Amino acid sequence: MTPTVSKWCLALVLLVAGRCGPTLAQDDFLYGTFPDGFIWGAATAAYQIEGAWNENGKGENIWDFMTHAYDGGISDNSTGDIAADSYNKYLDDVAALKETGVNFYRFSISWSRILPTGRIDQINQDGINYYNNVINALLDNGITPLVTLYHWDLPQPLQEIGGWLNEEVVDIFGDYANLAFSSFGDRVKSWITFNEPWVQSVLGYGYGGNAPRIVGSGQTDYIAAHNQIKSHARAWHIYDDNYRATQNGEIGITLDSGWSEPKTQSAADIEAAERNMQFKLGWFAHPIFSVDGDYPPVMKEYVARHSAEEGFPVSRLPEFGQTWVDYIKGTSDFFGLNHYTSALAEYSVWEGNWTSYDKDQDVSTSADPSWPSSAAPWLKVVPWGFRKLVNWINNEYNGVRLLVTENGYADLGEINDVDRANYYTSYINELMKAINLDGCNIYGYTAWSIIDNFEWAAGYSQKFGLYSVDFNDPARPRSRKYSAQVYAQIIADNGFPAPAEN
Ligand code: PNW
Repeated sequence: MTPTVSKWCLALVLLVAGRCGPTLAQDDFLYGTFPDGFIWGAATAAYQIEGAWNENGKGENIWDFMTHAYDGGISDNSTGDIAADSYNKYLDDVAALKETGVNFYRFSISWSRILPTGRIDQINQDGINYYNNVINALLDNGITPLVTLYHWDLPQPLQEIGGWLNEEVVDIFGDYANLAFSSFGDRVKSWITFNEPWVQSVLGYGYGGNAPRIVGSGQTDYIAAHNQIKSHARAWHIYDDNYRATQNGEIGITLDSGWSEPKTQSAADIEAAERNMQFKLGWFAHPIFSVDGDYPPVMKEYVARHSAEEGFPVSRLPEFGQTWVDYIKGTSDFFGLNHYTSALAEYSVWEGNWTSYDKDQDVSTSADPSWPSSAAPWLKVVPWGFRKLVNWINNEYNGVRLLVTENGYADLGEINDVDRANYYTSYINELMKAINLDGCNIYGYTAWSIIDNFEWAAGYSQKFGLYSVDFNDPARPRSRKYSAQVYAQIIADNGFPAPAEN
C-alpha cells in the first residue's frame, strides 16, 4: 500500500467514525435534535376506535362480520361495536392530540361508513359528514389530517364476491378512493392508500387469524397481496391524473416491517436474513419503490422453485406482466413505514409436502431471549433494529423520503406506563441516529396510538394508547398516561437536547 492510499484510508476511517460517533456504542443514548421541520404525529384506525358499527347508515364490514360470528376468533370474545366510541367522542381524541402537541393525526376512513355496499352507487351522506367533522375539528386545532383509505375493514358485500382475491375489487377500490379525494381532498393533503398489506394478506388470507379468516398460506395470501398492490397503484394514478394539480397533496402507501438480524454470521444466515427482508418488505416495496419494479427477484426464484418441488405447474406467486409492472412502479410519493420489533433470522428448510409463505423462504425466525417482551407476544423491545431497518430501506430504495407511520408498545393498560415511555424514548433516539448520524431521509414520526383501542384478534387485552380509555364505562372517558407526557416533551423539544442546551 502506498503512503497516499493509506492516508486516504485513514481519512476515510476518520470520516466514517466521525459520522457514526466514535464513542457511541449500539445502545448508547444520543443527545441532539431532529432537523427543523420534522413532523410529529399519532395514529388510529377506524375499526379500532369508532364503534357505531351500524349507526346512521354504515354498512357491515369484514371485522363486524368476523367478530359477530359464533366463534369470532377474538381472544377476549370482544368486538369493535362500540370500541372507544370515537364516532361520538372524536372531539375528545382531538383534545388529546392537541394536548400532546402533535403536528398531524393519522386516522383511517371506514369504507363501509361512506359506502355501505362498498360501491359508489349508494353514498351514505352521514358518513361523509362524520369525516368532514373530524377533519374540520383537526384543522381548527392546527392539526394536519393524514388519512388512510384502507386499514383492513373491507365492506362485507365485497368479501362476498371474493374480497382481495377478486381482481374486480381493484376498480371498486379506485371508485372509493376517487370519492374520498373529491369529498375531502380540498382539506386533506396527505393520503395513505393501504395500511400494512402484508398483515391483511398473511394474517387475513394466509394463516387466517384476521378477517376475513381465509386459510391458504403460500397461495391466497399471494393473490390478495397482488390485488392490493394493483389497487394501490390505481388509487395513486387517479390522484395523480385528476387531483394533484388542483389539490396539491401527496399520496403513498404504509408498509410494515420488523428488522431481520442474522442469527449467526454464517453466510447462510446472512443470506436468510436478507431474503426474509425481501419476502416481507420487498414483496410490497420492490414493485413500488425499486428502479426495476416487480416482485423481488429472490422471491420470484424461491416461490417458483418451491412450487415446482410441490408439483405446481406454475409458480404460486402471480405475475404482473410488463404493463402492470410499469403502471405500479413509482406510485408512492413517500414511504410510509410501520415498525415495532425485530427478529433473528436463520437458514432453515421446512420439510413436508405442504405450501406456506414461510416455507417458501427457507428461513426460521426467533427472538433473542435477552430482548424485553411486551403484552403482545410478537413485540420484543429492540430499539437498534429500528435504526438498521431505516438504513436498509434508505439503501435499498435510493434514499426514499420516509415517514414513520406507526411505532408503539403494548402493555396491560397502566396509567404510569414507564415501559411504554422508555420504548418511545429509545426507539425515537435510534431514529434520530439514523437521520443525524447516518443521513437517512426521514421527515416524520407517528406514535401508535393516541388512545387505547380494539387490538384486532387480541381484542382489548393489549393496550397501545398514550391515553387510556375506560372500556367498562359507557362514556368511554380518556385519561392521560405518563407516556403521553414523555412524548409531548420529545415533541416540544424536537428530540433530546443535551441538558446544557435546555
Ligand atoms: C399494526 N406483526 O399491526 C396495525 O397497523 C395496527 O392497526 C395495530 O393496532 C398495531 O400495529 C399494533 O399491533 C400489526 O405481527 C400487527 O408483526 C401485527 C404485526 C405488525 C403490525
